[in-house]
Amino acid sequence: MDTTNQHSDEINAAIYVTRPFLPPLAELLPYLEQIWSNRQLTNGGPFHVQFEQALCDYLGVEHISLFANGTLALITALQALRITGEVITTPYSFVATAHALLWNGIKPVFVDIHPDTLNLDPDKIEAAITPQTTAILPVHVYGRPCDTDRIQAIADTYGLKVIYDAAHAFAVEDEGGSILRHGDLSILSFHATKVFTTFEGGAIVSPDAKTKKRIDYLKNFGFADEVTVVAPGINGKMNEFQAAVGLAQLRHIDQALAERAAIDRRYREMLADIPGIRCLSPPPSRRHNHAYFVILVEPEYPLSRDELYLKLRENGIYARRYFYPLISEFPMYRGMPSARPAGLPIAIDTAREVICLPIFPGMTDEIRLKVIDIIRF
Ligand code: T4K
Repeated sequence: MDTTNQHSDEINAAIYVTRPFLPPLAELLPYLEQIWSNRQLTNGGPFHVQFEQALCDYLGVEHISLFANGTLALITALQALRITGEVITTPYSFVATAHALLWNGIKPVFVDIHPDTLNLDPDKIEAAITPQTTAILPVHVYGRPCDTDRIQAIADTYGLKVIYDAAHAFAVEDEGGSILRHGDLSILSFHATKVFTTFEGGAIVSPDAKTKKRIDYLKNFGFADEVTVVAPGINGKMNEFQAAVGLAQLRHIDQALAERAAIDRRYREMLADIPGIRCLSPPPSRRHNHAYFVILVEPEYPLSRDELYLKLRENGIYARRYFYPLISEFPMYRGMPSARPAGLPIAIDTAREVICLPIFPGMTDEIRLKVIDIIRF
């Protein structure tokens, strides 16, 4: 085989910020044969049951409810805890975080982020609490852990619930174990762009069996049994195909995370001496998932962030500006008092500087070197 041509084809193809990591097709086929033979396609079939248990074992948590996607998991988590009124959250996230509040008739209250973690700044949360506040909805953005101790202390003082949007935080651990054990609930996303994918998919991690049971009712229209509906639930169920992909994928996730870690390390080495390009410092987590590789384009870099973003595109590198614009800048949010730019200076500056570079298992050295060459000039 002519490997020179293979490499030059690869290097000239469009490179996206991520490339879904999939199990070998041959490993999926036995699952599909079983689905085709037993005709149980959804509604808590055998793979759904197995996948919930396998995920609990892998992530080191006790109770997981699978969902069709992360957004439905978030919406349902808020409903399960009967959250109302106002909820404090971050503007520096994917829009689904705040949309889940609006879907529940809850008012988002945006609080600025901390410049080191890019997560909700605990120092700024208390000032945003009002008599209507019922919960805090922080995001472990890019899989970087929030200051969970400080957030819990504030929640305990004011009697608030905490729901973590852990869409990016699959397999992340701190000194005490899974990051997903914090707060009242955590939600995950298994979307195609995530480190672990079931094409579309998501989950809620619950602290106890009673809460899981309520969530399982809510994701199935509120059915408790064939003739009893206990709440206006939604159809949030994960189907058997998704669960099968998840089961097959789980066998390879450690290797995928190791590949991400290696790419992260090499990016850092090669970007270290470029003036005006700042990599986020590695998070303090015991285990990180390297879900995103984030650079901040600072004023001393010769190009603006958008000029660099376009230069990358012109060269076939489709990096992304996650999370620009801020959620608080979208039309349905920007009129809210907490969306005023004066209250969100760190989030605004970060959203103006951020670029997420390609990172995915199987990404070759050639691709990484091409990205670095474009950034270096
Ligand atoms: N909370 C947070 C903090 C989140 O980040 C998200 C989702 C959620 C909640 C909600 O979870 P889900 O309901 O999605 O499970 C993507 C995803 O759609 C979204 O899941 C994700 N966050 C968000 C950060 O990114 P886009 O609009 O950037 O995706 P898209 O289609 O532009 O894909 C990015 C690149 O990935 C493409 O340029 C090519 C590559 N790609 C993408 C897909 C979909 C593939 O190679 N194959 C694919 O199938 O939103």
